[in-house]
Formats: sequence, C-alpha cells, structure tokens
Amino acid sequence: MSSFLPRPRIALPLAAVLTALLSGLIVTVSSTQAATPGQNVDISIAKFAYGPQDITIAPGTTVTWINHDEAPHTVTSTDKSFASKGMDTDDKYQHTFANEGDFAYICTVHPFMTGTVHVHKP
Ligand SMILES: [Cu+2]
Repeated sequence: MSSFLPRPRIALPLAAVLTALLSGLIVTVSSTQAATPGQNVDISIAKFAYGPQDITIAPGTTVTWINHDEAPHTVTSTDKSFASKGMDTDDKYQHTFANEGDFAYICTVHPFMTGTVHVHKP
C-alpha cells in the first residue's frame, strides 16, 4: 500500500497572466479620444451605420471613411463642404478638416445614415 498522493498541478501560467494585464493596459490607452493635429482618424461604414457616429477631432485632422458593406454608401456633408462619390465595398474617402465647426453628414443613398464630425482645438 502506498500513501503517496499526487499533488495537483495548478501552477499559474505567468506569461498568460502578464499578457492579459498588458492587453488591458493597451486597450485603456487606445480608447482615449484625444486627437492631435495631423493625426489620421478612421470611420468605418458597416451595417448601414458610421462608426463612430460622432467624433471630435482637432483642426488639421484627416478623416478616412471605409465602406465595409456590400451596399454602396456616400459621405455627404449637409452644408455641402465635402462629399464623396458613391463608395463601393472597401472604397475609402478622405477629407481633411482645416476649420473648427460641427459637420453633419449623411449617406445620400440611405439618408437615415447620419454622422457628425466635431472639429475643435484641443
Ligand atoms: Cu448608404
């Protein structure tokens, strides 16, 4: 008879724990909304919506819209200060916002799609 009991192996994989902690930190940093002049910002078009729908950027920022839908979309400002052509799947449209202001835009194909770019000095 043996009284030997195998000890359960419950050593924590330290690397996995560190990776989880670090990825949490990285997510926290990247979720800040500050935009510096000249920095590029992407807005995705997916499932008939702009994302993010509202953004705040500094003057001089270039915004790139990318159409991820199968359907065609446009980016058309309501004050006509900028307008894309019809964007097919994976098409991109860029506009640099030089001046401060609140710029609302819609998709002319689907006018229920709305977004706003707020341009303000930091
Ligand atoms: Cu559309």
